Amino acid sequence: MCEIKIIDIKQNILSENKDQANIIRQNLALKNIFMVNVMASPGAGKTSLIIETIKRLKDKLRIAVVEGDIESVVDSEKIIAQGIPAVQIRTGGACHLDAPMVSAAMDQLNLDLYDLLFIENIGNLVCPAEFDIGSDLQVMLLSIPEGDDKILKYPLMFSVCDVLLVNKTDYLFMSDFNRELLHRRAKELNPGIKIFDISCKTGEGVNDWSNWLMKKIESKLTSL
Ligand SMILES: Nc1nc2c(ncn2[C@@H]2O[C@H](COP(=O)(O)OP(=O)(O)OP(=O)(O)O)[C@@H](O)[C@H]2O)c(=O)[nH]1
Ligand SMILES: [Mg+2]
Repeated sequence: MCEIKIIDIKQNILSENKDQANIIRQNLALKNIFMVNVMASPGAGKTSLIIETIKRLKDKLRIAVVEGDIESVVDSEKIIAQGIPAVQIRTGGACHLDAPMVSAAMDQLNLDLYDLLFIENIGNLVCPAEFDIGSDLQVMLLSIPEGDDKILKYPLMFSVCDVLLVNKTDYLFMSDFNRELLHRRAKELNPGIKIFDISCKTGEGVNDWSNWLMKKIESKLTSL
């Protein structure tokens, strides 16, 4: 009887990706850099969050940003307008960033010059959750207009993130979004999750998030 040979593509891709992510992690430790992977749906406020955080931390830390998009350089232009270097990854169709893409982007930066590296992942609540890119912190944003039920539909994203930022709280007054229910479900699914309610428009909660992030960065960099 002939033997069936199986090539499990997804398994292979994910394990090769994990190896590359571990190399990135080692490199970041060597260079004393803290990496934040920002994930969310299109338009949830990833670039706005990165910019608002940059404004609060740029006097304390040397920051660079890697922007992931299928097309365009518009987000990189917004980052550069803040006086912060940006590298744009254009995936040309891929709906997530993986470790080799991030590694290639990091090769474009002089890593001796930075303490904090933001990665803006592709707008998508599915695939980015599956790919380790070597980050120290996995952040996801959920914006109020998307609805409080997204945790039921995209549970993996809410399980792999360390921090949930509930953005656009300025829209709450015209929405039926149930924040308490979302917080409860998030803690049930992912007991270690840290949650901040924020608005990149009004600034609500952004100082608390930025101060918390600063403490996380200090504790990594002083332990190295
Ligand atoms: N009202 C309000 N608007 C916001 C807030 N945060 C972001 N926005 C707006 O939402 C829109 C999308 O914000 P971005 O920061 O570009 O979102 P993004 O997730 O980076 O989008 P993509 O990169 O295209 O996936 C912009 O018009 C922002 O000004 C907020 O807290 N409140
Ligand atoms: Mg963006």
